[in-house]
Amino acid sequence: MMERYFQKDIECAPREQIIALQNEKIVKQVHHVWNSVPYYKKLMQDKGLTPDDIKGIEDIHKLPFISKKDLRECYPYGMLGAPLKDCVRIHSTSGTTGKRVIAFYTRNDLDLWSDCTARALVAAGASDEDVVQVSYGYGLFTGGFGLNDGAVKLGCLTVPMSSGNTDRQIMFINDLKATVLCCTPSYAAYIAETMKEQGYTPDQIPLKAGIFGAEAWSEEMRHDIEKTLGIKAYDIYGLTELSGPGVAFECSDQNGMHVNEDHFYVETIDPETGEVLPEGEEGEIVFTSLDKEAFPLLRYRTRDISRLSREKCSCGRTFVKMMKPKGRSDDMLIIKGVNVFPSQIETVLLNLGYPANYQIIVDRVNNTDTFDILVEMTPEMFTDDIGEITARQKQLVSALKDMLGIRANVKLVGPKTIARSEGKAVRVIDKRKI
Ligand code: DLL
Repeated sequence: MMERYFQKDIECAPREQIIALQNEKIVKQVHHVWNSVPYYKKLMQDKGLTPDDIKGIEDIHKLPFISKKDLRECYPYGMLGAPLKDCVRIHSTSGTTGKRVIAFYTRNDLDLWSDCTARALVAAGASDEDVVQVSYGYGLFTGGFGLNDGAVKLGCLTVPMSSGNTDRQIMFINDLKATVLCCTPSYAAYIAETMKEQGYTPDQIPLKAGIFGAEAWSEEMRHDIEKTLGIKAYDIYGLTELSGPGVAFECSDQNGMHVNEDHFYVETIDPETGEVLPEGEEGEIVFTSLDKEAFPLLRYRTRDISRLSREKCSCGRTFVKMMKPKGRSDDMLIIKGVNVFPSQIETVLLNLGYPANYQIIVDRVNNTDTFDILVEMTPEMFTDDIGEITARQKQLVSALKDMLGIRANVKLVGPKTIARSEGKAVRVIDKRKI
């Protein structure tokens, strides 16, 4: 079963073969969208384009972008590319920053999506011998169902836990001897912290691998989770608009995620001008789904900032790698005119031995931005010695200033004072928008 989902003939194919496949698929997909999505047909017409202008993948830059704004305008059925009777499921984004986006799937879409997550599981070393505990949320969120369907396809014993009830998660990991854990990195860190508190040492924990994604997480956080649970932790990337998890996945190299290039064409653009950047430069990642039927997005702007790499990978896969996203361009804070990504703060904290439990609070007082960071101490650090706390705070302020270029007010707080997350962590409170 496993060999079927390490699809070497395609995942390790020479570049020319992938391009030939993409050429063929893009021509078909543009016709499909033109014929089934009047909204996008109009965007193309506004640019004076017809499907005949797209003769291969090198013509893709002629096509208009789709942004979240377009999807909101099309809510709920305006981007539908297949008759409703052929659609079998929906998923939806959390909608924290506006109207939800609803993505639709035909049976074929679900089939290709679970191929992608099965590939991710194989790349993390899983096979039909494994017990896979899926602790991403099930429901409108794509994480639970996405990994679930890939694990079932691969023939793994699949445990559909969903998120939450951490004691029960730990009980199942132990009782069923789960070998692979799938959840957000912040929930993995929470499970790891709880297991450590309950006295588990890494060698007593049956897990061997974790597939963690859906939010930005640092290398330092990876090392912490790996050490506490005694596993290898792999990153996985995706978004609802394109299917869900499995658009890109990490392999044994653990250094960037291979994009499933037979299903998705990836570009990097300058987020300000929309200009296509040379491969390898950092910018906003744009994806085209090459064979989605029900929700066929061409040149979708993700707002995620990353960089692509075609360096030869030790795993043998030839699919381009997308390096760990820094975060979304809309996660990026501009504080006193300086760009700040929460992931940079996380790197500093973890390097100095703090847990990844922190909260960033930004406000504006008398037309000046204020920048506070609450940082949780580990139980070992906890002390009521004011001198020691002050020294620690000073050290953090200085390390953060080196990383960010601006000064933050750091306040150390006691262990367990910052709420843990069972899904995507909310680390920023920006009061300026209210
Ligand atoms: O988060 C799909 C997913 C589920 C991916 C489970 C991986 C694992 P959305 O809720 O639509 O979909 O959010 C998509 O999450 O644009 C990124 O900003 C962020 N994101 C997803 N994976 C990663 C990752 C799912 N590995 C948005 N690293 C994306 C950094 C990620 N950010």
